[in-house]
Amino acid sequence: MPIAPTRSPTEAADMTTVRPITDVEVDAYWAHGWVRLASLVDPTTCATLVEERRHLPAPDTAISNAVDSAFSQVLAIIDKSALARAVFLHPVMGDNVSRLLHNKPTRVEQSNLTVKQPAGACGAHGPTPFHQDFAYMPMDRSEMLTVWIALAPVSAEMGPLRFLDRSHHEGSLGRSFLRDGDETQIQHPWLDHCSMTSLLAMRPGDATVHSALTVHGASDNSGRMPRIVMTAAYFAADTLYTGAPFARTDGLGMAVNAPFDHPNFPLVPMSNATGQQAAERRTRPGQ
Ligand SMILES: O=C(O)CCC(=O)C(=O)O
Repeated sequence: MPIAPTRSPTEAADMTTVRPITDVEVDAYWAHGWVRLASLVDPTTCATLVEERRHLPAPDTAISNAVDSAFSQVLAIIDKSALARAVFLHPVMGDNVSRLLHNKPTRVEQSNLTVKQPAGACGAHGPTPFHQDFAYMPMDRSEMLTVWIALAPVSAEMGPLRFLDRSHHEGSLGRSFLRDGDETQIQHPWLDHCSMTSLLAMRPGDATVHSALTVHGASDNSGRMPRIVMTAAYFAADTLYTGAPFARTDGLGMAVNAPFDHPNFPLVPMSNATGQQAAERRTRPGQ
């Protein structure tokens, strides 16, 4: 896929700022399974990404599964936008996600630009059913998280993510988001000890991060503007591929019980070059 023509990779890297997360934020993530990161990415980069959408391939608006009903997607956004790549493979982002994944080197599992259209508008989307991300994955461990970045303002009524607080402590709770009424907390009513987080209004560049074991979802968008968001999922680079069927790994020829050593799952640079070299060595068994 071509890189969108508005920025060269060098221009994109030069203009993008990602701030380091704090110790307090790391602790909050581990305690609650999610954390809000105000002003993670600079707002100019976010505004440029919103503008750049016109150069990207149109999202597939056909409704073929429950995800399509909840938001439209431009998948693999880091391969389509130099700016998105600069954000998600920024060395400070690498440091941040590594800190949240036991200080391990990390890889990108997927990146996505999503739009939830307002209820009542043409192509309106519905709620995002509550689910965990891990249950779908062909990974042998759950050291995985998603960074969810507002590119344009997301008010409380526009469907910001909500989390079942501390639900990451409850293990893998199975698949949902597959058929009506299968939301995680409906399948597991005993989760009622996990409170639902309040609605977080977000400015461009604000982000949330949630663990792949944290139950999360969103309402429909009852605002007037589209909810425009960019997300990436990261996982510990020593994770092994299980071979379970999965759209993003099927047919790639990856070896079962080996790391995800494939260009579709790039290693995330870190600002510390020594750490980066060690990271690369550790993900290549036998070296
Ligand atoms: O954006 C949404 O409504 C849901 C996104 C989600 O489930 C995720 O990023 O893991």
